[in-house]
Amino acid sequence: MPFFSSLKEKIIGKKDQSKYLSGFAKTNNALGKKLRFITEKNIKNKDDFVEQLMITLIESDVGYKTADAICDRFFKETQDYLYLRKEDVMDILLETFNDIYKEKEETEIIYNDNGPTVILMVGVNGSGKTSTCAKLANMYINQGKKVCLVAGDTFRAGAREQLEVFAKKLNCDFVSGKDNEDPSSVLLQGCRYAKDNNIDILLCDTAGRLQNKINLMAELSKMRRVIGKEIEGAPHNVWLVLDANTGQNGMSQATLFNEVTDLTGIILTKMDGTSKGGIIIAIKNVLGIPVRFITLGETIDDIKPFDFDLYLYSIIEDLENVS
Ligand SMILES: Nc1nc2c(ncn2[C@@H]2O[C@H](COP(=O)(O)OP(=O)(O)O)[C@@H](O)[C@H]2O)c(=O)[nH]1
Ligand SMILES: [Mg+2]
Repeated sequence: MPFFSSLKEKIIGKKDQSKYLSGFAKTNNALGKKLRFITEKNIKNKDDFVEQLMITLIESDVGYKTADAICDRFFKETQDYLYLRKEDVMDILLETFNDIYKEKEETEIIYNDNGPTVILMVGVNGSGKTSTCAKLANMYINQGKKVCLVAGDTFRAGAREQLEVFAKKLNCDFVSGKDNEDPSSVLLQGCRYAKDNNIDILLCDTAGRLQNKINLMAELSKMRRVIGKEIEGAPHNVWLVLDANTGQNGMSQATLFNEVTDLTGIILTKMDGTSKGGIIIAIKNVLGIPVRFITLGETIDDIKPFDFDLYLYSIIEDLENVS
């Protein structure tokens, strides 16, 4: 299994891999088990295999378009499908996932060398924006950065207080406005504060309003305009916070938000739940947006940079035992 071996080599020695993998266990077991089930059945008829593979991928939230692309690519690599050993089928499948994920160029997180780096967090209500702001703040503080949290959600009652509690706990800077104040005005105050106080990372929480596309677009473009006037190039990163358990609905959220603002990354939350994980490949393949971080629980350090190799490895962690 050449691909699997090289993947394994890449991840051996990676820090924290066991926690990462156990966090993914629930998510990927379903996909891994199902893939294994169909590869072990030794289906000799190509059409039957395609059908089973498509069903498995779609059930795992890969989505039709990406599932179709995976099948196409798989058979391009394997004209001699009928003569494949079953363990090679799995190996080629993994390599196909890898190729499909990496087909679109991978961009890096942008950090501003000449002042505060502004990160705008967007997403629907309850996806995990506010708690992820706190997790990111904690992570950056641990990297020695000076962080400020901005309570840009002026809409939901208690949103400001929720973020303020985190800021106090983390002992980091915090900027907020009044209830129902224009969020752009709060973000502007945040930008000014960041410049005056040598903040490295300005994390802007926003409200999860998804009233309609026009309002969302107007609100987000105003935020961008206001922030961009105050700090050059800001927001440097716009991250969509997505609940990984929403399945294909996550794909439509990503599509909509990407239409109204240029997303530069996704944060997939609640990966400790029952998420099927396939959406990671789908979003990257269809929209070209990479997953930046995943969150794996409710404590402050349950956040990890997303690592595609580990993700892939977790799908078939016990594959070695296959005879
Ligand atoms: N189990 C689990 N719960 C999470 C995770 N991230 C967020 N939550 C919970 O999801 C709920 C909504 O989070 P919140 O940050 O308020 O969402 P917001 O409305 O987008 O700001 C809260 O109860 C969080 O504790 C995660 O990674 N795992
Ligand atoms: Mg919130």
